Amino acid sequence: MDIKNFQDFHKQLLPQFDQFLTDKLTQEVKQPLMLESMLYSLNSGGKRVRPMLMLATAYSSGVKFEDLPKYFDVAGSIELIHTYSLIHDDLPEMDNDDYRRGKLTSHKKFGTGPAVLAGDGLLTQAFYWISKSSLDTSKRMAAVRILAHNAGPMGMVAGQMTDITKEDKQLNIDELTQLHKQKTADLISAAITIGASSADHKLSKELVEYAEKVGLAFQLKDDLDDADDGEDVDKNTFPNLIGKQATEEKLHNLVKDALNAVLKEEKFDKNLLVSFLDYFKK
Ligand code: GRG
Repeated sequence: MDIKNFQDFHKQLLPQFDQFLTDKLTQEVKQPLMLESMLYSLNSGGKRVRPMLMLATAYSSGVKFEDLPKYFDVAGSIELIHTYSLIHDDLPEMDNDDYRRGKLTSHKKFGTGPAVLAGDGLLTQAFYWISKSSLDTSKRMAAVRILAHNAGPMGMVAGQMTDITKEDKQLNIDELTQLHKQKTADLISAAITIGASSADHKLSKELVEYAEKVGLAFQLKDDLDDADDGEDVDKNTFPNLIGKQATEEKLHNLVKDALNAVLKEEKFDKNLLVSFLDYFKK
């Protein structure tokens, strides 16, 4: 299989991966509203960045393209967690959003109770998928540990707690960096580190650095895009704190650091993770 770059990898793998997500949930979840609400958000047009980064890292670590479906449960579990986090983030008691990806949010479509439960279902099912995956026990345990660490109260959930409780306080640069690291970067970096550990690639400090910088860059790009659209004017974001130009420079430096880090990675096909950085170009 000839893979040109990350974009090509994503394009070639996505239809099969999307089908896998729907088929697997449909086989497993028998309560009709549970299944409908979970599938509604899972299939509402997300870019699948996190599972594709996980699979791209496994591929770059030496897994053959045709063997990647063996890793779909673990990659899928990361997308389930991402989807749950967005459903809960949109709830009236959190960000109170009516639309996501141009469609009604889960609570607007199904009601708040079912939306909370759709999120609960996705979060729990994620760990069921990892536990049942065909990877060997040590790799499954590593995936559970990294994901629980980065997505739970030591990572993403903690970041969300800071976010919703510090809304009225202006955070300084260190506090904002910590918030973004936990809320957004930790799940993205988990995708990359789980990809490496699932493929038996020794986790180097360079790959961890790449993962952390990319995770933070992801949030800055999202904030800059929102600022361009005139959104989030009174929120704790880098464009609001240091201005758009300084945020663009910060983003540029994060991407440069990520590139330098991954270029030092040994026994690793660097092409996909280098080309992923195009995502941050304007
Ligand atoms: C509710 C526990 C809990 C956590 C929520 C992720 C999150 C924490 C909140 C979302 C807030 C937000 C929009 C952050 C910006 C970065 C980000 C996560 C953007 C959305 O990710 P994409 O661009 O989304 O990968 P798609 O729609 O492509 O799946």
